[in-house]
Amino acid sequence: MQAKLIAMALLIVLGCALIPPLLASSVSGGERRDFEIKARQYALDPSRIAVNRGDKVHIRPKSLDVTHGFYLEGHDLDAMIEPGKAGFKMRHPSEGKEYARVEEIVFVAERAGKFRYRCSQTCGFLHPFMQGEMIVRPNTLFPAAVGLVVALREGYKHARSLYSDRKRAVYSMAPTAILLGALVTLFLRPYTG
Ligand SMILES: [Cu+2]
Repeated sequence: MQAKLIAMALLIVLGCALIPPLLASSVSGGERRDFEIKARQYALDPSRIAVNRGDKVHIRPKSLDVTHGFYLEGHDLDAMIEPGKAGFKMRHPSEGKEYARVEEIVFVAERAGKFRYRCSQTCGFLHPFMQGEMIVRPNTLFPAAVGLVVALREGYKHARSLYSDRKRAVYSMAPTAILLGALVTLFLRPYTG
């Protein structure tokens, strides 16, 4: 009986243990974020960048060998990066085919989610593999984490009022904690992988 109780309590604690990572990834956004993305045959390095929604993103793509491209899904951005030249050429595909020479790509990460980026200039055999992704974390995670703590606390208080003994209160909390933990894990999956 004692062992079961400990196991149940552990499950609840595990549910709560998900809260710190939630808090960690919920920085409120609005910061300047700088990235230098190096393109070479056949990779974009880094192949994964992460920002918070509301951040001002500055990207400077650079080619280490031949001419590459940098196309960012969902942002109407396409760059042509030539090796050995200052800056690079950029265009907004929806506005036309003309490129303008710029020093960096600047935009505000307005939508949360996962956006792929890839090379958009055929640069050789393995060109299609030159891909990466930008993660924009939602900054609604902080209220969600606070809500989770309050829900667990209120749930426990409620359970305590239903059952006279602590054991049964803990038992009745377990499914809630497991469910909450599972939901949070599911919700965070695109942002933590
Ligand atoms: Cu390429």
